[in-house]
Amino acid sequence: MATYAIGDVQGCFDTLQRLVEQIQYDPASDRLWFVGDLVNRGPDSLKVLRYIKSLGASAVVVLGNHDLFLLAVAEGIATSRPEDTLQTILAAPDRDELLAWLRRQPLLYREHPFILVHAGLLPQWSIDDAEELAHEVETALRSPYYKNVLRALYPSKHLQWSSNLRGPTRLATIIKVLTRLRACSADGLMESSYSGPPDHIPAGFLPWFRIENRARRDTTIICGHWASLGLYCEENLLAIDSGCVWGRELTAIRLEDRQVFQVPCNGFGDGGDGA
Ligand SMILES: [Mn+2]
Repeated sequence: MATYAIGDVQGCFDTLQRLVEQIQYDPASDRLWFVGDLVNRGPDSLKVLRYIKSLGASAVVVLGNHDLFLLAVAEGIATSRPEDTLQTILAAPDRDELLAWLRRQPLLYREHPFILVHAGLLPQWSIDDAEELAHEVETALRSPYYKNVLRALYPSKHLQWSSNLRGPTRLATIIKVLTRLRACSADGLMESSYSGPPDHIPAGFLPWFRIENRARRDTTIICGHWASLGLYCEENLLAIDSGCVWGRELTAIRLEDRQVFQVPCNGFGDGGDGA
């Protein structure tokens, strides 16, 4: 009986299957926690969604920016670019069921001593703050007015959180933090788009987890989203996006003993993930 946190799958179904075999995942007793970005850019997003949905309660998912992008594209709110690979989901006979399931997934999952979130938390937020704010978004995404939330996300220009924010801008800013944050200033201004390695972050900004928050030291945050950071573990942080969709590895980490399992990306032209 074990719990494995799994990094950004992004449609790499065959690689995910090999990882699940390597860890000898038993759906009857083990659990899989996914850091989000289940879909997009990789070749088999539809199979990934169907598989993870089929796991029922033995899978925990938090939403990533690509998952929200899929929801927005499906509603005609955002537009696919050539590098996006969402078309098979949008054309699938079970698309409505899959999208409805996806829209009901949380943005943050808390189970002491862990927090699972796609990108990160602002240094100013306590764990209770983050959980409450994520819950505001989840409630709105599950309501009949969810399209208003998605509309506020594109184009996303919300870089400064304030508790005074209201309405869709408030929700979009919370989503921006939870699903896109990599670097921010000490007072919580988010850097707009940097995705390179942590040692080349623009002046005035730091990796969000480098800014100390003593109130959070009893919690280990599990996140993905930052492929150029790679697998990066320290006492209170498990950053596990090891860049599978970029041809690197998909990572699972067993939370009970922090053992790391990795499989290399199948590649996109070998009849596996590339099929
Ligand atoms: Mn992401």
